[in-house]
This record gives sequence, structure tokens and C-alpha cells, in this order.
Amino acid sequence: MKRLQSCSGSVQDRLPSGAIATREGEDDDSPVDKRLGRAFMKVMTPIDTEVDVPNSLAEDRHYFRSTDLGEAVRYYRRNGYVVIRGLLPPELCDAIRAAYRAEVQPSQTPILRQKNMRYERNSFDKDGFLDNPIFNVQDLETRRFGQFKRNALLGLAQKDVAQFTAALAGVGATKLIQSMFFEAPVGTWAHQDSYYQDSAAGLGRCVAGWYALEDVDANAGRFYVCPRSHHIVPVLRNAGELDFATGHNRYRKAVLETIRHFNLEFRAPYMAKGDVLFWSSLTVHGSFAPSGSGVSRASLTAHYLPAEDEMLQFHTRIRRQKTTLVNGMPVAQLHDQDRLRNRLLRDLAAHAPGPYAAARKLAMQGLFLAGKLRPSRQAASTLSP
Ligand SMILES: O=C(O)CCC(=O)C(=O)O
Ligand SMILES: [Fe+2]
Repeated sequence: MKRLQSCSGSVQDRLPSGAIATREGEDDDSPVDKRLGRAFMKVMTPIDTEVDVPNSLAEDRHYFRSTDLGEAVRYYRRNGYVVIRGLLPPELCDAIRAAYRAEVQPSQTPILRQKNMRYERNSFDKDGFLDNPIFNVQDLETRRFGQFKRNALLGLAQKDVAQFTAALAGVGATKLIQSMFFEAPVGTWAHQDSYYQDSAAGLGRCVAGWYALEDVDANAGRFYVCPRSHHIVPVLRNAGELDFATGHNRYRKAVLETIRHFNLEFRAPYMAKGDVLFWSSLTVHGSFAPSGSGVSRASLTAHYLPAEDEMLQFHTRIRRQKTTLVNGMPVAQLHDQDRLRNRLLRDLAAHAPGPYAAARKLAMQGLFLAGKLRPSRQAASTLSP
């Protein structure tokens, strides 16, 4: 949303009435702008093409509501993603952001960050929005960030979410294995989540959710997916030339080449406060570079696995995680800051970022070297999550 602009009304209040005559179903894939005759915002894609981005609910597909579970699952299986409107209560979205402003924004404590996996202090863009997104909200230190962590996890593990993630994964129950918090536009590179983490029981069994905590402006580096890429595109393996330790930049380029090669569509649904977009770990996605200033995209993302599955990291190793229960959902932790040992590591990493990053790089190289020497841990790809 734009800075200083206030959000009014509930998601229900703002739903368009009859903007699209037919209910948006899995078979209706004609471009929405053609049917509505509206002018969308033009945004540049990472392959330097222009794409139309809807900038209001009325301009977008209707997608689904929390009562449309069966239809939503069918849409997800076919398209590799689905949007559920109003899954998070707007008051909870506001409470998460209020707790962020009260506890996280003023803090000087180093926090693990999504873009570089380093412990860093907050950094803000020129409009004052956090531009180093938080990695694994569930690991934050309760003493300092308890309200923010509690509110965020209440949303990410709420009953409706548990029901959707289980149905989308085609299992009885899921667990949360990773989460992130974003505020400023960051322009995340195109990728399949599987490259970073997936299920050891089969690639594609991981389901992720993007939770809009505000109405997201089209200029604020909107989250996009490439529909059906989970079926069309082979899994780009985290190995050899493209491995994370030595070939991450090559991987990023390879994804863009793949998008061009298969002529994939970019689709960036309008995300109103409380809307959730779920996608598969095989679906190509990312977020656009910001195309305007003064705009934010406050959001959470979370990744879920079938509760019984183990996490496969970098297509290379099984990463065991300890779990806690939130609302009955297991939530896995990797760097729990409530443990002294992890806080000491954090302080070391924050005070000597160079040596810490070098040590981490070496460890990664060792991991992939060891992977080459032992029989492959790579799970088979399951195209129907
Ligand atoms: O919102 C973004 O920029 C990227 C989020 C993402 O790729 C993820 O959570 O897997
Ligand atoms: Fe991702």
C-alpha cells in the first residue's frame, strides 16, 4: 500500500460485485483484462518483457474463498498455485504489523535475514520500510519479539490454513518448516522453492503460502507465479554447475532461460489484506522489482510439508528440525533464539560477518562435495503434489 494511505473496510466489504460474470474456475484462463476491458498497471518482468498487473480486486480473477476447498485444490493441482481471498482476519493482519512496529522496527538486535542468511540489524529503504526481510519468524527471541512472533504464527498456523495446506498437499496434516516477513519491495529472483527446500519423500510435496498483511500496490514489487510451471518445467536440480555453493548465480540465470524457453506466463494476482496465495515447491515464482516509491508489501510467507515428511535441503541433505506446537500445528525451528547457544552464535556471526560468511561458504562447499561422493539423496519428483 501507499505510505500514509489508510486501509478501510474489511476484505468482504471490498469484494467486487459481479465484476466478472462467471465464477472464476479452473477452466477459465482467458486474460482478465480482455474480459473486463480495463487498463492494468504495466510492470517489467525479470526477462524484460512487460506484464499487466491488476491493481484492485475488481481487475483480477475472483479466485476462491475459505469455503471453496475442493475447487481450490483442483485449481492448485492444475495451475501450481491458488489464491484464497480473506483467509486471514484483517484484525490479525493489523495486529501482526502493530507488533512489528512496536517490537521489531525499533530493535537493534541482529536477526537472520532471507536475502543472505546473515544475522544483520534492521535496514530500511528511503521510505522507512524494512528491506532486509526476516528469515524464520518462529526462531525469533521471545523476550524481545514475543508479540510479533505469536501473532505471526497464529496466522500461519490457524485452523483454516492447516486445512488448506493439508488438502493442497493431499495429506491429513502439515507442519510449518520455514517462514519469512517482508515489508519493502525486494525483487526476489525467479526460482522453484524445491532448489532450497522440499520434502525428502518426493519433490513437489512442499506447499507455500504468501500472506498479504495489507492491500499490495502494483508498484510494490508484486509476488508473481508462472502458472502451470510445476507441470511444464523440469526440476532445476541443486547440483553440479547450478549448485548453491558455487553456482547460485548460474542457477538464477538458468531459471530465466527456462522461463524464456517454455514461454512461461507471469501472473501477479491482486493481493488484498488477508488474502493468501498458495503455490507448489515446483512452481516458478518470485517478486517483481519495485516500480514506484513510497509503497510497501507487508507480508508473511510460510512453507509447509506433510507432517510425516522430513525436510530435504538443497536437494542434498535431510535437515532434521525440532518442532513446537502452535494451534495444534508442528512448527519447526532451525536457529531458535530462545536457546543460549544459538544466541551466542548469532552474536559471533553479527560481530564478525566476514569470517562467519566465509565459514558458511566453506561448509556449503563441503556439503556439496560430500554429496558428490555419496549416493544421491535426491527425492523423486512428484508432479501432482
Ligand atoms: O515474496 C517474495 O519476494 C519471495 C517469497 C518466496 O519466494 C518464498 O517465500 O518462497
Ligand atoms: Fe520462494
